[in-house]
Amino acid sequence: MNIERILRRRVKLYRLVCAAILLAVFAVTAGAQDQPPTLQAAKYEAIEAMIPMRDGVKLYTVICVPKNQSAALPILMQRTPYGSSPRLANFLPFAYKELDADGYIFAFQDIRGKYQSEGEFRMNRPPRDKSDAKSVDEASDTYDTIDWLVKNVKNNNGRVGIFGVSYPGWLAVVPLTEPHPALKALSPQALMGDTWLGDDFFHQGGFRLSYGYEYVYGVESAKGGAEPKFDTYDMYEWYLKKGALANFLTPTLPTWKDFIAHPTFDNFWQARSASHYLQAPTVPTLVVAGWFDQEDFFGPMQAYMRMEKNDQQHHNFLVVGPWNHGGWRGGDGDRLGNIEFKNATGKYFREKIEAPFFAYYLKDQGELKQPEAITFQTGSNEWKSYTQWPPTNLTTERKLYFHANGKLSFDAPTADGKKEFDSYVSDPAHPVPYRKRPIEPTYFQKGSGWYTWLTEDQRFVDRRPDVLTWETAPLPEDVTVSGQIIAQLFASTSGTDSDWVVKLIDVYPEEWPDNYRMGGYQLMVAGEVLRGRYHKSFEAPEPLVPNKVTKFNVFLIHKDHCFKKGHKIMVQVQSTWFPVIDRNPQKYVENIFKAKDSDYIPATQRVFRSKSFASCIRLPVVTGLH
Ligand code: PG9
Repeated sequence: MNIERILRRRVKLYRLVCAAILLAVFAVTAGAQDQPPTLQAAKYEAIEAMIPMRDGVKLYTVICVPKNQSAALPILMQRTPYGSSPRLANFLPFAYKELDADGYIFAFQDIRGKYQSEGEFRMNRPPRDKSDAKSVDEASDTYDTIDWLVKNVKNNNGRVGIFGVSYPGWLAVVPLTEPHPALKALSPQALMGDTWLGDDFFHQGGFRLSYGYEYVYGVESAKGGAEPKFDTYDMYEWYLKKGALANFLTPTLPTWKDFIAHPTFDNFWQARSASHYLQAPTVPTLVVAGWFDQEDFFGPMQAYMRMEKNDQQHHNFLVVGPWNHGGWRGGDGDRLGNIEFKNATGKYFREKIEAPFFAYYLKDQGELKQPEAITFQTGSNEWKSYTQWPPTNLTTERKLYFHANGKLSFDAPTADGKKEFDSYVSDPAHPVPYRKRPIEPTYFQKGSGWYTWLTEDQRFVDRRPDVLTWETAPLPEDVTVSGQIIAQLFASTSGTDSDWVVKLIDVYPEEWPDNYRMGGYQLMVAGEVLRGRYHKSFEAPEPLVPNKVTKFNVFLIHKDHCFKKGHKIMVQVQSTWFPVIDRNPQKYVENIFKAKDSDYIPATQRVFRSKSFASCIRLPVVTGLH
């Protein structure tokens, strides 16, 4: 196995065990299966420093300087809540092969309150009050760190770049709010931009139970990370037995307390949303996202679009590939789970996009050929360049309507009777699993389906009595969808609150010569949840009126996918997605974090498909030429 693949798999371990143990395990694993990392260890000298911030707090930083350095080099920095160590220097030639080959000084820093840094950790610390000179945030810590690095690291060229994935990805975008003059390039990758609207902790109001619980426990129950303990292997079973949200944690962990205190999209979450604080990108910024990112896909798309509004200097660029969370960092990226892309997409990104971007802005090397947006279009398996994202200049909105007998078509329904609906009973005691059981703990060290669940074959729930399915006939020609997708449901519930999960699926033909196992495969191209109480406003939830037809817009975010000729397009609708999304009690309670077991009730759901209540999926279909 290639060491980059090992590194990629290991990235998640950072958050669960202390850095020293991790890196020891890491070295043993890597050494056993690939070139012993010690052969390369001599390449960098690792210097440890405690860098003082403006409020006196010192942050632990490891500076890795190439021993054979002949010219002044830029500094590439990563800041992390997951632990830094001098041993990282051993892995640079493997983990960052392309950047290592170009030549950089690397710096890794533990953020405030984590691992070896002083101070107090705050999850996604909101921007400071700049009128208070003593206030601090991640941007001011980055500023102070850069200032120290350019003044103290020998033989640096006075330019700094920052990159990182996920939490470190978010740490790579916040410096835009207070950029140091030496900061010359940024690459925020899978940055969490909005943990309430669409990233880690909530999706359009649905609470990401298993992920939220396990992540918050892992990061906040110990300074150096910790792992929650489970007495069953199947998390579906464990979370179901645990029951109502109120039975979960005695509210000691800061972020869990925040969940309970702020169940809606209030000022607390808005202040932490990238769309709130990101303005014009004054430093060249390469935003990176993965179509199958199981943690932070919304964030990078939102951040890119927010900054694009004010990008007069043409500093803002977007790259999206067929990756899971951070999947571009290691390995070839030619497949994810069962899906093959027939292209080494990760390698292409590292060699042809990321390395040239940093070389251009930090070393004046090469020409910048970066398009405004470049995406790897799934289905057609081709890289596409765009002059804008979403490419509304190339697309026309077409609606795919739900019809009787499970049919889906671009023709609007004509019948307008009261019986034009499909129905199911959603029972919180028997929720629909979000992936095949047994469901391992999110970051289970012996392998977890978490990393690839978005590409899982949806046949495992198709035709369940509480999952509705509509599908087109085999497509007579390719249908390419590029941009924002919205599911527009007209639906009712017998309860007073309800979740609506909508999945847009590419159904492969039965004949699949390359691999018979893929015959009839149901690939979820997009899937999201909307918590019904928020259908009018994410800030001001309200109960649903029982059995009243109501319009729900479920945002399926952005995609670039070609449904090939002969494939079918399918839509599935369900009201539970467990345990990645907590169960909606289906009875309106003020705060679901305080719901009791007796509040969870079954409900009869109806999805309408009449002329007046025409449920559909609004698709941006490509009609123009690239
Ligand atoms: N997705 C993780 C995260 C980022 C930001 C906030 C909370 C969680 C991560 O992988 O870092």
